[in-house]
Amino acid sequence: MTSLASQDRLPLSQIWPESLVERYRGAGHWRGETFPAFLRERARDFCDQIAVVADTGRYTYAELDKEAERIGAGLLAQGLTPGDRVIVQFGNVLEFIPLVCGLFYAGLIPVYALPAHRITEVTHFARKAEASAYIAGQSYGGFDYRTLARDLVAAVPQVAQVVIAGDASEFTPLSSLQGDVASLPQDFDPQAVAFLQLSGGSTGLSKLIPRTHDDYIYSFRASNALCGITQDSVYMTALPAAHNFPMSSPGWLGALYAGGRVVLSPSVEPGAAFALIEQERVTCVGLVPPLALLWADAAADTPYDISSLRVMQVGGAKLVPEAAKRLMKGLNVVGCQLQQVFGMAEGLVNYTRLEDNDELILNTQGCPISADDEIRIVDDHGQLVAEGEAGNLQVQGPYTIRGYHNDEAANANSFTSDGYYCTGDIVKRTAEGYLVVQGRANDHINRAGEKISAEEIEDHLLGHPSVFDAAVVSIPDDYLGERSCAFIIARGDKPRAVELKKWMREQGLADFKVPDQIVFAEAFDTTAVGKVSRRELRAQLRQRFLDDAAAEP
Ligand code: OOB
Repeated sequence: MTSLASQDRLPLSQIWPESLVERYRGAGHWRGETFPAFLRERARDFCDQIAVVADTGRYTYAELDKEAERIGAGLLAQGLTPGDRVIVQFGNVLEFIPLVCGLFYAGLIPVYALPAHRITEVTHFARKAEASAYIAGQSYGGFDYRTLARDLVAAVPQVAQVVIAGDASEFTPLSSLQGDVASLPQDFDPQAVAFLQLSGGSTGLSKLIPRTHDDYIYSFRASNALCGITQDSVYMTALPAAHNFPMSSPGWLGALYAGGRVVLSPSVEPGAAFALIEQERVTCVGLVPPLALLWADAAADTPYDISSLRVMQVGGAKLVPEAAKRLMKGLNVVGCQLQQVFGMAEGLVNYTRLEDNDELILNTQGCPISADDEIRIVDDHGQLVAEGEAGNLQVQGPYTIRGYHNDEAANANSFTSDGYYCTGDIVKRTAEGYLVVQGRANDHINRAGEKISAEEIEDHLLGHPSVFDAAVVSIPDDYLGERSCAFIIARGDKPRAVELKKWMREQGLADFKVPDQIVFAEAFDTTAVGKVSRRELRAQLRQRFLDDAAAEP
């Protein structure tokens, strides 16, 4: 039996103060549950029931447990040690869930990359996490992850193990892993870090978010109750399964916790997803606003029977009231309810409740999961705003982190001295205690739920020899909610916009970060002192763009 390494403990400064720990335990939020323990318990209680379905097959709870044991023990046999960080990068495929469970069983710490991430992002995660291994599917969405793996091990030698599902080429095939099940650790600390999730990346590259067993399990156990997830539920993961929303709000982990069924949809296209909904009698799905609207429109005359769908959750980006109305109308026809979800990988999740009146469901982004989520809405000087006024949302609570992994600079900016997380969201609170998202305090683009840091993209653009200066802003978009626009001052001859975009992709950057639009400018305005705040500059450029667009005939 292996004992657990100490790397998976939170640093002292990021542990909840003892008074809060007592409160969260006393309230029954933190029950000392751990991932391996609950998964093994479900394997016993629901052994022959289907746990996971994907296009290539399905697992019962007992099979999932066996497969997780094989993978966990196999990874330890490869030389990994409990506490090691392992980057996982998968689409919505069958292998993903037993792999994650296997990492939990082995006390290894998954770091969840999204399928859209490329070498630039994955290298950053590997360095920040000091990862020892990279595990991915051979290919997904037309991209070959073995190429990425080769570049990664060259860039970050600490990544000593690469395991690939499918044709592994020179790497270790996931299917070949074998080890002694007795080598799996037996003791897990519920307050230890279970995995590292990624931040939306509001400034610079994504930060790593340490989530503990106790805090995360509480978040989806409580979510289950608010989203009606039980043993009879069938939860569809249509958004990338590694994202916090479809993972835990209540997500596939919530469904497994309840003994329900998880259906992984490799496609967000309504036709393909509706076929799966009919086949598996899916009851709940979480989507971002543009997809939700697309699905609701398609639902009107689909040949598939999607009447099993009880709840469509919408979150990740703002669902404006007009769109919410259209959506609710479309969903009512098929007997499905709308639930708004406003959450963040750092913790806090708000839901409209299933029993709420239409007024609240249409016009708000819900209220927090927990009575112990402490919300503050403050002005730019940190003073509480008057009730009903808009301000910066700060939070502390039983499932909100108190620091990022290995990132002093980000921690200094994102957490108050008394441990509240500064979300960067501007919100109002209604008399009922529900939140209405008004916008963001910092410059990032929320492109249909995918978060893009203006600063990160500007940094990349400045690496191009023909770019003298760059400012990236969000532009309202009917379909995406927001799209990205890069204003560029060329150095010498203007590069062609398509070439610049192609160059960015070749740098190994996630596709969604490549600007949707590029506008060349002769100069950027400077203030009298000659020093421009990037925020002001972005605001100015954005306003001018919108004014010009409005003036067009
Ligand atoms: C979810 O998580 P992240 O970490 O990708 O992004 C968090 C940010 C929030 O701070 C907010 O700016 C934005 O995404 N956001 C919303 C929203 N839901 C998220 N903005 C307006 N309205 C909403 N409903 O996106 C996430 C995590 C768990 C559950 C749901 C979403």
